[in-house]
Amino acid sequence: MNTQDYIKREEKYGAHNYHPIPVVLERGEGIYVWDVEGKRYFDFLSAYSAVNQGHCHPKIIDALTAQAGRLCLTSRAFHNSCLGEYEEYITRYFGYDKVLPMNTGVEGDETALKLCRKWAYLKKGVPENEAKIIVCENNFHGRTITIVSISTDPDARRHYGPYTPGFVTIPYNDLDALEKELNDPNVAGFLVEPIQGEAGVYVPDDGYLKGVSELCKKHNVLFIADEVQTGIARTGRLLACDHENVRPDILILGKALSGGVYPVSAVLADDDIMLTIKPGEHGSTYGGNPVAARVAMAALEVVKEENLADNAERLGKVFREEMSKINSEMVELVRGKGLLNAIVIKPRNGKTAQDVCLKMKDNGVLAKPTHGHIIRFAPPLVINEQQLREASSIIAESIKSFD
Ligand code: IF1
Repeated sequence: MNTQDYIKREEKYGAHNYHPIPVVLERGEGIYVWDVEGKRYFDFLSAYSAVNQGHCHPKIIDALTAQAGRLCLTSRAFHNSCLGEYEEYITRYFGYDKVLPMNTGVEGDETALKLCRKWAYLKKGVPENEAKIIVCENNFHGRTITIVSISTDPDARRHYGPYTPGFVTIPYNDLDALEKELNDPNVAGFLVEPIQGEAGVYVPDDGYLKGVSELCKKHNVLFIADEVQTGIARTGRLLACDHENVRPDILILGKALSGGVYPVSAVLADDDIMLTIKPGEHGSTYGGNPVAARVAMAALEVVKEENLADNAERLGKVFREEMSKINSEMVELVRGKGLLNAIVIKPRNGKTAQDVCLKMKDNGVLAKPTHGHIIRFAPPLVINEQQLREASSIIAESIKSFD
């Protein structure tokens, strides 16, 4: 079978909820992936920042296989020997009293919203069913009905109504707009991405997160940071919030929490928030399972042992410098933080960001446009300078081929 055969079979038997770049991958190691024709690529998407530790990191795979052969799933009807160790490890690692373990990023966001509402009714004294949660325009927090209810992207929410009530939308990176909404005593929380990934790697002004934290404290509103994509060293610090030394009341993690090996997400908060949820009031079949626990601990150890945040900080600067040197009409601007970056492409002679990504694929670099004209670049954080420069020149050459 060749690439087209694989694609045709997916087309015939799979839902058409994606339109992937036409490449069929079958092996990954570190920063590289190989397709079914044996061609090697630089992976510059990292499964949307889930593979920060590199594909199939040996330490994480060892943790997976060791546990998988011993005990995979008990459900939370019973205790198991891995969960408490993981809960202690991750709460110390990020500095919170407690963790609520889930599986996917969106489950983390949904859990955070439930926690926030619970806290509003039981602790803040908001009247039942009156809690409001503020969100930002152009957010991306996942794909469930409640989460697409708060999306401003028509493609994400069209024909999925009726929508979940209880949310207010404000512009991103706008403290005045936030302060205005915070005067409503029924506001329970503010859910925000420290950098908006899907929107096109929108980095807010310096001081925005600090302002958010101070305003939320002043109005007794929970600051909920969705670090599913920006967390785990991606932006050059362990968390994107660390760039401004702010500590969210509720922290949502996912993706690279498992190094791309297994679905693991987590919600972290202190006792006065976390203990508002009582036994039987929330849960998940797989949440906190022994395999997830072992994999997540290994993935977090790798982040520290291999100094991934420092590497992302240093090489992010190199990457943006290389991208800014590209002398092409198509490069409108380059932006990002750490190794979460994007180029805004100006279409030229009818050629778009999609054409650039197809050309990059032919030249051995994989990335995908977001919102039509923006290309996001997020290589595994284990990349070294020589590899980054090699991939950067392939990206530059691919873009200039349209001039
Ligand atoms: C797809 C986007 C990125 C996220 C943030 C929660 C979630 C995500 C900040 C939900 C997930 C993924 C979803 C994935 C592609 C990717 C994505 F393009 F969809 F928007 F990264 F930007 N919070 N993002 O970025 O986590 O439930 O998916 O584990 O839908 O194809 P999830």
